[in-house]
Amino acid sequence: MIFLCLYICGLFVTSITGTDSIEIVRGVSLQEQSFYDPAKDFTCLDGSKTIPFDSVNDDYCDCVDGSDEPGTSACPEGKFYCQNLGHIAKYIQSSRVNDGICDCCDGSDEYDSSAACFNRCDEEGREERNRRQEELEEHNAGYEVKKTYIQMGADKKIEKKTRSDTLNQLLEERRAKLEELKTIKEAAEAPEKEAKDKHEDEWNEIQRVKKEEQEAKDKLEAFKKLDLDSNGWVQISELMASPYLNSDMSEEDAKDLLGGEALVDGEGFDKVFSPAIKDRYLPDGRPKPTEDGQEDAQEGGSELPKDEGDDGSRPSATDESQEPTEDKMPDYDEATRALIANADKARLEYDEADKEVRELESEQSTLNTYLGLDFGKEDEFAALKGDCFEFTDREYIYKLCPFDRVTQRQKSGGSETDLGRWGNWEDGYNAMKYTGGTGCWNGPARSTLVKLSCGRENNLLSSVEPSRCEYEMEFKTPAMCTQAGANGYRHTEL
Ligand SMILES: [Ca+2]
Ligand SMILES: [Ca+2]
Ligand SMILES: [Ca+2]
Repeated sequence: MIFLCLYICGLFVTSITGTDSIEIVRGVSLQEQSFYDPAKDFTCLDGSKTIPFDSVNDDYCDCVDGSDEPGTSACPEGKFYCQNLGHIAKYIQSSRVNDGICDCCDGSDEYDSSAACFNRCDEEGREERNRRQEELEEHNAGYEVKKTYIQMGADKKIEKKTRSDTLNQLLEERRAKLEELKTIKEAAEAPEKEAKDKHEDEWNEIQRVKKEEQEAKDKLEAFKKLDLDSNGWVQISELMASPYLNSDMSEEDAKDLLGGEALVDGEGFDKVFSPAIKDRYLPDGRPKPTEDGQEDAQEGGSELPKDEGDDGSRPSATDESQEPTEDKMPDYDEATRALIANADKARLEYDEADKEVRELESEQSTLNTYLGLDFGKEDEFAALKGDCFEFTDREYIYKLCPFDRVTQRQKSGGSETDLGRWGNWEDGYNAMKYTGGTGCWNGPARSTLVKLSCGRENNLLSSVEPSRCEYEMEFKTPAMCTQAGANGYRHTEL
């Protein structure tokens, strides 16, 4: 009984077109019906063999390509055509014929099963048409915006190009002027330097002489102090008993300090007042022993006691005798000051001109970067430059600044993570690649692929991380809307 139905029900189906109803082979599109002529034998569509027509849709697979069983599930390679009037016709795998699941919206795939398939084609078709209508409207609206983008892109390009030409000319002038100012500055600085150097050399000479005099004075004073009996000689026993040396010394040490002599006069002292004596010499004398007979902690040190009363036996050298006060260099004379003022003025003028050149160069560099960017076939993406668009998910706020960078920051705050800098177009002008973002720990630098589609306004729709540190975003923009795309919908059969 089932077999009978399969054979009879499976082979043909009644199709109503307009007012006529015709018998057509089940599972075959109207275009291909001509291959299935009941009056002739059937040749498999791949031409592999010819079989009697009653082998078509007899639920037995004869053709390798499954073309003899378009209306049953007998052939694994078979495909069933859903006519889906009112919606979009489509093919399904023949294994889905009578499998109890409604696959075609007209229910035609379940002609001999217990599945109760209602014809949903009108409803689904309407929904689809509405969806497409909305999409069409969005494309049209987007395309209107895109036209303004194209105009904007063209205007900007002209504006930037004009400014660039002006800048080049301006820079040429300013650089020439800067060269002049540099020459003037150098001409003013040479005599200034000469005068300043002269002044400083003179001052250094004064300082040097003063220092020499001070050293001679110190030496003489030291001689006098070490010459305890003031007989004009410093001798070993005086060194051994001297309160002006930082510790007692042996006879041998004393002799060494006197350069092997037993005694020296002022002239000899000049020769032996070496670092060896200087290091041990205390112009203020040794600190007084404390009450318990111990010398205080200053013993052997080079620091001087500060609050010891002067008992008369100790020299009362002032600080000035040890450290000559560092006098300040006197002001430059009037002529030098005039040279400095002149050089200052030349420097200022040069620096200002230099600053201006740098600013112009910086502007030129920005302009060149802009002019070097590819804003699409019609410069339609230029309007996006300078803007940023955000998308927020549960945890992060993503920001796309076209032709600049992509970033991510936590909703709770914190700093931005760089997800990549503008790199290049991909897939024609269908995606933007941003590369070289913040490096991942033990991984690559972050990068982002922004997939573009048409929308009536700019909208960052989503952000995912399909593989580690590689982000993917969807961005809708009028710049992607095309008139051709809009027309495409009108031509689609529904
Ligand atoms: Ca067959
Ligand atoms: Ca089915
Ligand atoms: Ca003496």
